Amino acid sequence: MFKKILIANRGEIALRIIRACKELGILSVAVYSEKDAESLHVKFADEAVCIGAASPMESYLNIPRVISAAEITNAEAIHPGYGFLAENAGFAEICESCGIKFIGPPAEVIRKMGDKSFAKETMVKSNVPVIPGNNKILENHSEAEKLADEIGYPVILKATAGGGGRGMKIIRDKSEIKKKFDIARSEAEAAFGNPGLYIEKYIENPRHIEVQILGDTYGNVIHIGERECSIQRRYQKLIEETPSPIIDSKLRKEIGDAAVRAAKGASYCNAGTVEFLLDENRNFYFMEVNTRIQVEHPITEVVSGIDLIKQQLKIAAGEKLNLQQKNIQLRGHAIECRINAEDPENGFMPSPGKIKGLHLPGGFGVRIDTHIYSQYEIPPYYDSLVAKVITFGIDRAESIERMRRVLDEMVIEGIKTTVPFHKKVISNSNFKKGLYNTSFLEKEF
Ligand code: MV4
Repeated sequence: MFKKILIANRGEIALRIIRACKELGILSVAVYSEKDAESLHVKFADEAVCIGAASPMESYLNIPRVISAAEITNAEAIHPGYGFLAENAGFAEICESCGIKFIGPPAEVIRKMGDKSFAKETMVKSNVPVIPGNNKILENHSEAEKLADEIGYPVILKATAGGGGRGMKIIRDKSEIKKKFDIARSEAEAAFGNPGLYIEKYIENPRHIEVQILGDTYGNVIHIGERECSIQRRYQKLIEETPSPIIDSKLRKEIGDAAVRAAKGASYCNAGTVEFLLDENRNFYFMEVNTRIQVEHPITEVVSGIDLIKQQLKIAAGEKLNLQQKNIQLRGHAIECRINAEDPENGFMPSPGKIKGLHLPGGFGVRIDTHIYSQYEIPPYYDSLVAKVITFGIDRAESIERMRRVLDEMVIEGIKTTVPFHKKVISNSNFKKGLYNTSFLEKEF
């Protein structure tokens, strides 16, 4: 196992990784920006290196500075967390060429899965259901028109370098294709430096279901069930739960097996997530592979008892997977509410500032992953996530009632947060019945 690793991140995920390191007897090195000097990840790590100014380009995204911090502290590996450099294939490559282990999949796997049309083609070869379409880069708008006629409207144009909702155009009628093709192409070029587009059938009101996978460097792959992530706003997830209220044990096995085929077909290793869309007839289709640990990983941890960060560290250190699919048991139900420093009354406008008063809830079946403390100042430069509130219960009804109780106990003074918004969703009758899809927030709120 590693003796010392560097964590190239901040906030709650940096703390989460430091905690796993402590339990495994691994020394941790934090990196931080000038504005993060008073952050908990700096205080809790064994060592900390300031790598630059507040702007992410100057610090958390600055590859030479992150690598230098690892070199001067003799860190053997880098955990990137999520966001920042987590899915940057170039960064993973540089780590390896500097003799630093990147805690994640190999650089070429990150690169291949980052090319969405290539990823889709890989899934076709692995017998994973994909959304009907061409899975190739479109040459011009006439090719798009021809394919759209075959697929049938509505269709969607997606940037092959996009993902997570960026660079998509829905097309409901032939007359729109030429214009939208040209716009999508230039937007993709501007945003990703890659104008490549592909086309597929547009699925109305899908549910977003993702499967957690773990693969070691010896080709062993398992899945640890699904997470339902359909409660989202502008592609930002707000609430996740596991198991999904729509998935029964038969569908769980099918989608889990498909995720394992996907991972094997991509030569995947380390922790990853295979995202699927589920249509209104409960057909599932591959969407993307996320080659990182995700924000919502704790709900899988609490129903499976598996510490996913420790698994990432062990896999990266070359250990064989100590879990087998037949021994994975998922028990009870877990929900996560993402608490953001945003004003839900005001279009979810960011609300950074000083925490003047804080009471974090507790009790049976509660986990809170947060880096905030009383008098901490939330800087305006980074993601607005301030806490992940996770409740678990014997069944869905109990974890929902527990979440309601926990949100009522929570006090965060001095800034606006999304707590009041979560209370409303948790009490919504369709949410309680599990009747929702990715259009839920738009329609009900
Ligand atoms: C789609 C789709 C419908 N049909 N693709 C959005 C995020 C990105 N990963 C892909 N997304 C979608 N792709 C087809 N062919 C609907 C979405 C989508 C969505 C997906 C997951 C979670 C929330 C979403 C909200 C709106 C649209």
